[in-house]
Amino acid sequence: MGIATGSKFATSACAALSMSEFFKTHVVEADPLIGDALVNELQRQQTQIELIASENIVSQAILDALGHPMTNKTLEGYPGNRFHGGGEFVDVVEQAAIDRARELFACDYVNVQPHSGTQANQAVFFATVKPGDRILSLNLAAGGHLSHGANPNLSGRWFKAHHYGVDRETGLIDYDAVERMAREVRPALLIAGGSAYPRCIDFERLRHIADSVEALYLVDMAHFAGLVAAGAHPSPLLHADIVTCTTTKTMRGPRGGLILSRDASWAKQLQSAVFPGVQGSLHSQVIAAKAVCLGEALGNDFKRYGKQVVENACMLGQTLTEHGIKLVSGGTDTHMVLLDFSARGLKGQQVQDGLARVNLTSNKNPIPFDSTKPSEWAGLRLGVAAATTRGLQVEDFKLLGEIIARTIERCEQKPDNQAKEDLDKVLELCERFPIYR
Ligand code: DSN
Repeated sequence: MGIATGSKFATSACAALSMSEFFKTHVVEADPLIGDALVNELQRQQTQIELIASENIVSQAILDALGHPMTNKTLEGYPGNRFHGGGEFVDVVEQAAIDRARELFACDYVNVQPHSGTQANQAVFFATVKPGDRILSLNLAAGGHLSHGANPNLSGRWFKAHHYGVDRETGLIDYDAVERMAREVRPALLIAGGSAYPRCIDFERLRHIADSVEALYLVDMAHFAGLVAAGAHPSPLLHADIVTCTTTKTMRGPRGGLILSRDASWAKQLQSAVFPGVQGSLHSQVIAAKAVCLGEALGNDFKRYGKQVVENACMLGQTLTEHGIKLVSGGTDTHMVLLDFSARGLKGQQVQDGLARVNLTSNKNPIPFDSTKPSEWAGLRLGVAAATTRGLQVEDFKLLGEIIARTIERCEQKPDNQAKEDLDKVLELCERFPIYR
């Protein structure tokens, strides 16, 4: 599928505009280079099925909020207590976001200002631990996250990070090993959650482990927060001291983070850790979009979406397994499946490229015990949330599973004409389930 790129204006800078034009000229006209890229990106999204587990497709209402002049408003502080004037309407949206998140996740403390999940985690670290303290988290290859003490991240420099993993046979977190490590390491902070663990985590068991070594317990539910909100996944709020998440991914909202806690015992420290600790002024229009997202998540449609996400992921996993493709942990309880090509001699990048040829977007990923070099990774991560938002049902995911399985076989052999047939099938799905028409 050809998407036009560039234009005769591709390298031109933003055209000079009179002030009356400045307030009404759209980007396609005002800055053709960027305008073309935006048009092409929309067309890409419309003509590809998005299978990256950290992505989703937001509502028009969320896009309205993100593109609103509320973006002009500079504010620091919290509702009712701002440094700058003119914050009365941002106060309305921030308070609404807080109240909605409290209701949605049944918790007392909410901070809606973190610019991302990583900044939410940084604020939690700033509030609760000191540089040099020991932290214990899931390792990257087993599905952990960079911001949980990985070497290249600030958290890996600030803290003495230790990592637990998964069982080599089952691909599941080895809780007995976590317990042994916790006793040995005596971490100040135990962290659960990550980017590529497809199964439910035993939040209660980790609570007991944290208690046994007097560690604080943080769950980063960035990937599965939307499933928790929809009642399609157990909630970590019942067990963790503090929970962080993004509002993207399964939450289907704007880019940004949240900090939550079932009670307010860390409220004072967390408030000042976000501002002025690790952030300055808030992104007012994003807070408005978060409020819309949280409002949507309180509705029954969102509950249906969450249930459908889990059913679709199960069907995708089952179809791939039936076609002989190995899944880490043998399946999924969430929105994602993690494919393991180690026994086939394939690399994740090869399959990612093969899927791109049939307009399926995915990402290579490490599998447990994998190399640290991305070019060597033998895994591929797939997520179903975005395509579920588009309206795809279990039978569509059976079809996608078959297309993916054929693509993997083609990656092992010489590409053949079947790729064209599969591309047509994907384009047909895109036509049947349009976005932003
Ligand atoms: N952590 C990255 C991912 O899961 O894809 C971005 O959110």
